[in-house]
Amino acid sequence: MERTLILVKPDAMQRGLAGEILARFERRGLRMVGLRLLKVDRNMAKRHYAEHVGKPFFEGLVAYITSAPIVAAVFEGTNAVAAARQLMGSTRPTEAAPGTIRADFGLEVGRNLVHGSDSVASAKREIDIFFEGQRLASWKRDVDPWIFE
Ligand code: DAT
Ligand code: MG
Repeated sequence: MERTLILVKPDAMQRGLAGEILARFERRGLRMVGLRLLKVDRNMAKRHYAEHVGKPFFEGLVAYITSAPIVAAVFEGTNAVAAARQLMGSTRPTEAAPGTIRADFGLEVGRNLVHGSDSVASAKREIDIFFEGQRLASWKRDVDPWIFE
């Protein structure tokens, strides 16, 4: 079973889309094992977006991600990383496939509503940042045999 870190970003929070966005991952069959509401500070933003430090859009990215509370969630399931990225759509909302979160709700790359880990290794690193020292839920749902073979 893979795990992935999902963030409902500040624009989605301001627009009241947290429930809608989390619901899409739930409906896909992914199992929620972690959930937090928090405000990201500059340090945390730099850790999370370490690969983008120094890029021209970095300061704007930090200002955006620290501008309002976010929801951080961990979802678990078969191929959770790829499944979540597929639900989110491409980084640029106008290049994302219709039916994805970014295409359905967004227009601009700097307001793309949602984050999802891009690999299993990134997921582990990012879960450690957002759920540091916290135990994730370990549980099975009655429906799991109808989702996981
Ligand atoms: P993703 O969020 O799809 O994993 P990423 O890791 O390449 O994309 O970039 C992280 C975030 O940074 C992305 O969600 C939006 C922002 N970003 C990326 N490239 C950008 C660009 N060229 N201009 C402005 N913002 C950008
Ligand atoms: Mg990324």
